[in-house]
Amino acid sequence: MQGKIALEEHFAIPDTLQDSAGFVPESHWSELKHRIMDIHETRLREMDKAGIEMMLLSLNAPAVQAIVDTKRAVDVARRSNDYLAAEVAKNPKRFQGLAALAMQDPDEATREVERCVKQLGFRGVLINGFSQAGDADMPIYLDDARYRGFWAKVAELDVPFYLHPRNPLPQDARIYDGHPWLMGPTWAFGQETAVHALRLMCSGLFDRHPKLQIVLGHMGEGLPFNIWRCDNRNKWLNQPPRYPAKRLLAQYFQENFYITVSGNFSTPALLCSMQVVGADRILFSTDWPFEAIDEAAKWFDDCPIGESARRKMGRTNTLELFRLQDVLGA
Ligand code: GRE
Ligand code: ZN
Repeated sequence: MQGKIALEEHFAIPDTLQDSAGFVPESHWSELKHRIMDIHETRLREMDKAGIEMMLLSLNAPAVQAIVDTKRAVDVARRSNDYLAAEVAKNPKRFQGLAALAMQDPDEATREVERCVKQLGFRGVLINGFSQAGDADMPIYLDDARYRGFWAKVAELDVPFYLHPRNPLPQDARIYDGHPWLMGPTWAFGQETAVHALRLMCSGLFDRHPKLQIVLGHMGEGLPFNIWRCDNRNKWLNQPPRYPAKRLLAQYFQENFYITVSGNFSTPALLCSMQVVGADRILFSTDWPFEAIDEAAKWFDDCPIGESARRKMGRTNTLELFRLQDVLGA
């Protein structure tokens, strides 16, 4: 399929580059480094070959979220956003931007998201899970009361918010002790991010902001397969949920979430997701440079779904959700 749009697509700046080391063997680091720093050469060639018209670019992970010194987190986020805006300006029909934000300082994040959307023209936000602010051992999740004003601003700006994975902190990752291969994208990313998304649903965030739209990668981090059980465990007890939110979790999942296929090029997982959230809420993505663009595109272009669903997921859902008509046409 030509004209695809992809939206979990990462770059790095020198301050955040090292965060992506360690996820690939030493032998592949120089290639990964090139792929993540490059925007207009290798990346664009791969996009052309794969029928990807546009990428929405975001900073790598965990980057800003893991900078314990709040002042530095604020500085890195601003510099990353300014850099990204300048790169997007070189080729805006092929690249658009998602904001990085220092959630360590909620007031600053609220100001910066407005600057990114209104002045830099970014289409949304991408945040790498919980943030560490001042205390490296204390993860701060996005359902925290300190983010009430921030979420009101995101809802007012009416832009999507991509909740991207990061690894749990060591004290919260003891279940993986002795099994380091289960950290990162193998399993820990998905577990961490699925629970974070459930926290948002349970907190009542979407009762306060019913139009807010959260994007999850990796085919919804396991939630399409499991959300039914979240709502229906021990149903014979006939007890209402104990969380503050008003509705069933699956209702929020179906009305306040989109999922992308980034890094999860599995046809059974896609077919399950299409039954749970529907083709209108699934978006093509690759997860470059951690996954291969050609593999993602070949799987997506060939997988056994109808052409109308492919068109929606490959292009039009994303075009409408991120309001890209001004650069891509209707
Ligand atoms: C990602 O951004 O999704 C990612 C990383 C590191 C390793 C693998 C991966 O940040 O998919
Ligand atoms: Zn990613």
